[in-house]
Amino acid sequence: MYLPVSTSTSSVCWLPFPSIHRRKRVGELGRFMAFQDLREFIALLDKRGQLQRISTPVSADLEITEITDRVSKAGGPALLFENVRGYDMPVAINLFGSYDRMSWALGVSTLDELGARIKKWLDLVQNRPPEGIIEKARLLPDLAELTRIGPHTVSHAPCQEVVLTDELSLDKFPILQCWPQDGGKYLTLTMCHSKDPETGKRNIGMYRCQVRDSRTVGMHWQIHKGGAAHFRDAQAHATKRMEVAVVIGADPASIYSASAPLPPGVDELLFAGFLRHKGVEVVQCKTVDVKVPAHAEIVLEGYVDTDELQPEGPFGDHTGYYTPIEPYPVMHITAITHRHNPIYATTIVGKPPMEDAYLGKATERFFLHLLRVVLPEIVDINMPIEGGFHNVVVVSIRKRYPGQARKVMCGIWGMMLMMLSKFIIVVDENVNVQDLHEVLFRVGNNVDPKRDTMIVDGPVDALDHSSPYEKFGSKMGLDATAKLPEEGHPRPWPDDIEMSPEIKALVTKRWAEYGIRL
Ligand SMILES: Cc1cc2nc3c(=O)[nH]c(=O)nc-3n(C[C@H](O)[C@H](O)[C@H](O)COP(=O)(O)O)c2cc1C
Ligand SMILES: [Mn+2]
Repeated sequence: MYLPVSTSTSSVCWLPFPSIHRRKRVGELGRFMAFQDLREFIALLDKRGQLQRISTPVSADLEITEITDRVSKAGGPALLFENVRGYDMPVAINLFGSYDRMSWALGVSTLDELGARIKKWLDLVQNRPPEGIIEKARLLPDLAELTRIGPHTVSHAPCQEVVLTDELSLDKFPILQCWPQDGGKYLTLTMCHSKDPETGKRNIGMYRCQVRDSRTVGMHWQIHKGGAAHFRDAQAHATKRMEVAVVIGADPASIYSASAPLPPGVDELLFAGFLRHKGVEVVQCKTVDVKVPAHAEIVLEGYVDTDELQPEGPFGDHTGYYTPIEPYPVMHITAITHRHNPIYATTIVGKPPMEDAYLGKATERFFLHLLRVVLPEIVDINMPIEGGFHNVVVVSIRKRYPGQARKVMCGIWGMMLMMLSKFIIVVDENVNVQDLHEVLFRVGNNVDPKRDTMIVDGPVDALDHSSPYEKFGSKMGLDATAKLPEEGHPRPWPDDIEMSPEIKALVTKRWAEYGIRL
C-alpha cells in the first residue's frame, strides 16, 4: 500500500506505507510517484525522523567529516548543516546512509524489492513473454508506463534560476576538505555528464572532482569508467574540447544512477526513470551541448581539454586509505547555474561503513539479477561492506557439474566492473552468503587451499594499492562448494550435521517443559 506523503513543496509523493486502503493498480511501475528533486527527498527524511538539522556553526574544513563519520558509524540520520562558516548555503550529507533511506530514495521499502522489480523485467525480456489475453492485458499498464520512463527535455528549469557565466566562482559553495592529507576540496556526490563523441550517447558517473581553483576541477574518472572511455574516444576523434557538465543534487534515483555500474551505453537517466517510474526532465545547458536534470540544485558546465592532464589527489578514499597523486583531466567551467537557495549535497568516503556502502548495497541487489542472465546458477551474492564492494565477493550457486564454481568466478571476472573483484568465494546454494560467519565456516571446512584456489592475473581497481603495478594484478577465487570426484576428490563428501525434523518438532513442542531459559 502506498500513502501520499506531503512534502515542503506543494507536490505530493507516494511512498510505501501500511494502509488498509487498496489503491487501484496502475501497473507495477505506477505505484509510486517520483521525487521531483532532492528537496522532496530531504522533506520526506525529515518527516520520517531521518534528518537532523544542525544550526550550530561548523567548518567545511574537516569538521563536517568528523561529525558525519561518527554519525555514519553509529547508523545515524541524514544531516543538514544549515550554518556552515563562511557560506550561506546548507550542506546535505549522509542522505543515503542507511538501508531504509537508500530504499526510500529508490521508491521501494527494501532493497530486495528493488531486485525483484529488476528480475520481473528481465524475466519478461528473457524467457517468459506473457501468454493468453488476460496475462497480456494485465501487462498493458506496465508497458504503457515503460514508454514514459525515458528522459524528456523541458525549456525552463529550476536548475537555471540563477545563471552565472562571467562572474562565476566555485568559492561560494561549501565544498568540503574531507580528510587532513587531501590535496584540497572535493565535490563528491557528483553526476559527471559526458557524451560519446560518435553516437552522442550520454554517460553519467559519480566521480570526485578536485577543486583546482575557482573555475577548474579535476575529473577523477578512473580508466575503467564511462567518462574515461569518452575522454579516450574524444582524443581518438581529435576533439580537443570535450563538453561536460557536473550536477550536484538531483532527485535521489538520478543521483544513485550515477554511482551504478550500468552496462556500457545504458543511459543512467533512463535507468533513473525506471527506478522512479517516471522520466527525468532534462534541460539544455547554457554554454555546452549537454542536457542535465532540470530539477538539479547546482550545475557546473564546461569542457575538458583532451590534451591536458594535471596532478589529482591525494584523497582519503573509500578504501580507507589515501590514493596518491596521479594525472587526470581537468574541467574548465564555462557556466555555473543553480536554483535559488541551492542545497549543496555531498558525501564523504573513508573507512567503511560510510554512506557509499548503501549505494553499493543497492547496486548489489540489482546486479545479482544482471549476473543471473549469464550465470543462472547464481542464487545470491554478498559484497561485504568491509570489502569496499570489489575486494570480496561471496556468491552461492546451484552446482550441477564439475568446475562450475570456477566457471562462475571467470564469469564474474568477465562482467563489466565486476572484473575488479579481488577475492571471489563460491559456496553451495544452501549457504546464506549474507551470514559471513557461515561463509567462513564453509571456507574453513570445504577448501583444500592447493586444489580449490584459483589465482589469475588481470585488471584491478585503480585504487588498489596492494598490486605491484597500478591497475594490473592478481585475483583469487576460493571454491568452497562440496567437491565432486571429478574435481579431484575421490573420497566421499560428508553430510552436514542436521537434526531430524521429528526430533526438532518434538523439542520445539516440549520446550517449555524443560524449563530452560535462553
Ligand atoms: C561516493 C562515490 C564516489 C565515487 N568516486 C569515484 C571517482 O572519483 N572515480 C571513479 O572512477 N569512480 C568513482 N565512484 C564509482 C563510480 O561512481 C561507479 O564506478 C560508477 O559505475 C561510474 O559510472 P560509469 O559506470 O558510468 O562510469 C564513486 C562512487 C561513489 C558512490
Ligand atoms: Mn555508465
